[in-house]
Amino acid sequence: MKAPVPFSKPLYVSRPMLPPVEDFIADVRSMWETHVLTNMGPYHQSLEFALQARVGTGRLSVWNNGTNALVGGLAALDLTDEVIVTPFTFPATVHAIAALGLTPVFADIDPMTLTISPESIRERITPQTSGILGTHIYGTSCDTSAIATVANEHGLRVMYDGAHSFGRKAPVFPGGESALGDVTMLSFHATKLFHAVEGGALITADPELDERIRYSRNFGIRSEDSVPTTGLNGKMSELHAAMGIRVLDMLDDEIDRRHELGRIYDEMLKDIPGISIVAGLGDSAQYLVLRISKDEAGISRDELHDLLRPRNIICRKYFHPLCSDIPAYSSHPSARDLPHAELAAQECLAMPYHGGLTPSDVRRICETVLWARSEALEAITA
Ligand code: T4K
Repeated sequence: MKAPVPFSKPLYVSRPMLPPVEDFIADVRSMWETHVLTNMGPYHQSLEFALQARVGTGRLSVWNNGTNALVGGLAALDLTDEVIVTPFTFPATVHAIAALGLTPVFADIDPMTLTISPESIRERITPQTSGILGTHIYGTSCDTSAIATVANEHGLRVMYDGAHSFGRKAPVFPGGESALGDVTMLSFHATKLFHAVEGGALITADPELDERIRYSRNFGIRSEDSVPTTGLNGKMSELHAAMGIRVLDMLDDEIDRRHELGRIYDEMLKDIPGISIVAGLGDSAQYLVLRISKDEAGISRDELHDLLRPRNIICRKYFHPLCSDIPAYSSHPSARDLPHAELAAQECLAMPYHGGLTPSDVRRICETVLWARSEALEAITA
């Protein structure tokens, strides 16, 4: 098979949406007039209002990034000792547990959805377990109702890392309030579909928890004379909030563009043995992720990655290494015996997927994948 022409410039997995620069400069000018730059100013409040309206469930508080929101949300749940978590996630998920002096205990994932397995959670519960932290990986929802059942049986709190969840067409959370657990986090980092350069949010259906979360976002301060809780600096600046408001207006068009590109990936790769698309075609348009099974495809994920890179297709091994293999956590007994997570970390590859790509770019990417596979198969038979 003839090799497609390599791309002359790198194609990345994501590219942040940017509003017309004049619009952003107009926002900046208004900040120059008011001198309000942070501490829940008018842009922060407008963004919070707009996001709340879009999410349509629970109470949403805007934070300065997803990781701080995770730490703030976990802290508000008053967890102790052990928190059961998925190893197949971005390190921030597990680091947030460790940052609070708690012990992350790993449960395996479901082999189909790649989200934390309720059965495996059940096996890892000890008298020291106080909570569960699942990740809606690539926007695929955890089995929130099965997890709620396990949590209720054992009196555990539940938090979800929904860093990849925001950006679907409404409703963002199809299960409504019951799918939020006690609290759900969102990330608005520049690499996310919806972004505020850096940013995040917490959503909870519990008004008391929401109140506590809001204080903890601002050092635990309630008023000039009252600091009822611990807290950190989780406030989003006005510059970031202004960007978020502008980007929110562009979101639905970007989702449509991504879905059009996703259909091309699907058409061109769907009948290829050993290669499947595990994310990008459904409600979530965060990542387009291929799963490559070496036995059937004749090429491994790593071999494909290494053949695409020099051709300027900069795909990413989300999520490798597994968090349970990070030295800080790998000596914990729960870091072993996670076969489904170990396989997913070897087989998943995030591909370029954003509105800056054209349909013909995606066709060429797919042709390059097919060429790489044929090269690998030829090498086997030679
Ligand atoms: N939980 C989960 C499940 C997460 O995935 C994340 C973050 C978090 C928690 C924590 O949320 P935050 O605290 O970040 O809000 C990126 C992001 O930094 C990270 O936010 C994200 N997950 C993770 C999946 O991806 P890297 O190291 O892969 O990013 P980087 O810099 O290699 O960017 C990827 C590509 O995006 C680049 O090759 C080019 C493009 N890019 C990137 C940036 C930053 C741009 O075009 N412009 C940019 O400004 O971690």
